[in-house]
Amino acid sequence: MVAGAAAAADNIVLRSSDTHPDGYPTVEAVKYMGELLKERTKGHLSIDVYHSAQLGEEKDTIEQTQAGVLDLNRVSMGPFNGIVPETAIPSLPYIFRSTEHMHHVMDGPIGESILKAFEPHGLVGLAFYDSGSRSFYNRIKPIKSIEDLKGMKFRVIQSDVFVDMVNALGANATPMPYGEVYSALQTGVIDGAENNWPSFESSKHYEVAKYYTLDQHQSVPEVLVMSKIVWDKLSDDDHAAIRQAAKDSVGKMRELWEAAEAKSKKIVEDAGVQVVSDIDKKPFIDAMKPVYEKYATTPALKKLIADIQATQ
Ligand code: GTR
Repeated sequence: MVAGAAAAADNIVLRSSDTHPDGYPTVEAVKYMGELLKERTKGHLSIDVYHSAQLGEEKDTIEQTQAGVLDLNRVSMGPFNGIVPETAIPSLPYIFRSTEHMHHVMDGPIGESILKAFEPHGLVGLAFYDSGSRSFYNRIKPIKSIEDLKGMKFRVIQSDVFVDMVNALGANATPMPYGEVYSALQTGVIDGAENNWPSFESSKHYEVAKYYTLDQHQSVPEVLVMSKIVWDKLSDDDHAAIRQAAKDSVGKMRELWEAAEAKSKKIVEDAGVQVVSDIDKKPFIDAMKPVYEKYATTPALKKLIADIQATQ
C-alpha cells in the first residue's frame, strides 16, 4: 500500500483485488505483472494479489479503489457500466463478432480511449484482459431457443446493461454480487445465471445448474484499474513501469485464458452438465435493438458503437 506508513519506505507493495480464486487467469496475470514490476524496479514496486474476493465484492472494491484504500483492482467492465458510461458499449450484447474482433478493438485506439475514460472517475485504466463469452446456465431445463427463457429468473452483474439485456430477452434479471450466486441457485432464489466457461466452473455453479446454453450473448472484457489517488503519489518512472508491466501481462493472460477455457469446459462436461451448442442466435441479436438504443445516449457513445462495428 502506498497510503500511510508504507509511503515512507522505498519499497512499495501494491494491493490488488480479484473476485476469482487463486490460479484463475486474471489472478495469475496480475501476479505475473507484479513479478515483472519487481524485477524491473529492483524491488521498489511489487504487487500482492488478494484473490477470492478477500477484499470484497466487485462493486465495493471499486469504491475502495476510487477512495485510495485499494491500490489495484481487476474487475469485469460490467460493474463499471453505471460509473464510466463508455464501458457500457463493449458490454453490449453481440457487439463483438469474434475474439479477434474484440482484440483489434481493445488493443487499438478505441481501447486506449476507454482506458482514459476511467480517469475522471478516480481510476487509471491500465489493461484489458480476455473473458471469453458469457452464456446462460440454469438449474431447470435445457434452453434451446429464446422462447425457453421466458419468465425465468437470472442473476446478472450489478449493471443496468445486464439487467436490460436479460429483460429484453423476456426473462427476469436479478442483479447480485458474484459471491451470492451459488447459494441463490441452491435455494432456488434464482433459476440461473450467465458467465463464461472458467467462471461457471471455478465458482462451482455447475454443481447446482446443470444446463448451459452457448448463446454467447456478451464478451465483456476484464479491466485492470489503479486508484488515481495512489497513482498521483507515484513518480513518472513508477507510472511508466506500471503501465508497461500491465501491458506485458496481457499476452500472458491470453495464453492462460485459452487453456483455462478448454479445461473448464471439460470439467463441467465430465460432471454431467448438458450443453446446448446449436442455438439460433438471430432472435437474441434482434431482441437487443432497444438495449443498444438505450445506451447510445450521446453522439460520442453512438460513434463508439459505430467505430467498434467498423473495426475489422
Ligand atoms: C466473471 C468476471 C468477474 C465477475 C463475474 C460476475 O466473468 O471475470 O470479474 O464480474 O463474471 O459475473 O460477477
